[in-house]
Amino acid sequence: MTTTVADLYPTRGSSETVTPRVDPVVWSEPGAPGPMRPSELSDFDRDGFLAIEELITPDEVAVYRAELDRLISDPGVRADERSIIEPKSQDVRSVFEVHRISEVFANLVRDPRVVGRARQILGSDVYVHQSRINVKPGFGASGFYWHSDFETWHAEDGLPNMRTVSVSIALTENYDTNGGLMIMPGSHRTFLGCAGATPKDNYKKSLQMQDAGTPSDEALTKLADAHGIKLFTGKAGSATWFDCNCMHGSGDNITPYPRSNVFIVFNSVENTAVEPFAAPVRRPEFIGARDFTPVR
Ligand SMILES: O=C(O)CCC(=O)C(=O)O
Ligand SMILES: [Fe+2]
Repeated sequence: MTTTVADLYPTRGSSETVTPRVDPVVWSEPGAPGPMRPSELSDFDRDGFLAIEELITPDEVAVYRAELDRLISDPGVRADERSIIEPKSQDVRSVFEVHRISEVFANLVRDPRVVGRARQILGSDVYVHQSRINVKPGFGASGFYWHSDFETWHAEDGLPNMRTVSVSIALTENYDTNGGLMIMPGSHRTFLGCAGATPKDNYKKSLQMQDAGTPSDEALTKLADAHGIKLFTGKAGSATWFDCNCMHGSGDNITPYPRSNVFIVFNSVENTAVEPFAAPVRRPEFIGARDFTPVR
């Protein structure tokens, strides 16, 4: 693989490696205008995440929920390559690029409460690297094993620096039982390079179950011992902002209650994707965008 951009975060080699983060977490100057207070930005910097109790109102939640239901019951959407199906139940697990499939979700991305926070954290204009709904229906939806998103986005999509942030917005209540997001606070400061080369069609399998890019039990134990594990709960309309290098995951949902969250990944326009750092081919654009048009 030839790339002119330095690889600051080696991964997918013969052994697991630990590299300290060299990038800032909050990229804007102190006092930069936006919806986040200075104390919220410093909490985000320290923990790697920030929970918002009510990012969108109950009335707005109803609109997004209805749109989610419309999407997952539309046979065309279900058959689209951007929909990922649960292997066991054959339910829709994820729908990618929802901001392109749906005008309703496109509006959510443009909402100043959403994109404004992303700009403030990343200190620049931003574009959407990825968007997805993780439906997590009740009665057996499978979880997402521990991972750092940046590890994948660096290895497989070619994002050079840690200048990317995600927001997970709850469209159903996230209880402590229905497969909510878990993050190890402070883990965003350490980059865990994973062992093992990336297979050519890795993304197809990894969207159903993660394999390459998976940390070892030993590394996860060390990180959890050092940082602890925080579970995010909240009403529909609540949100969690989290840094691209947080160690995070979620368990299965065996309750009757769906845990359906929309995830939007914003990347800085100053950190656009190059060639993958540790994969033979780029992933499809519905998973890792190559259109770097800023959100307006
Ligand atoms: O939906 C979840 O619980 C976690 C999803 C996640 O980590 C991801 O989509 O990268
Ligand atoms: Fe993730």
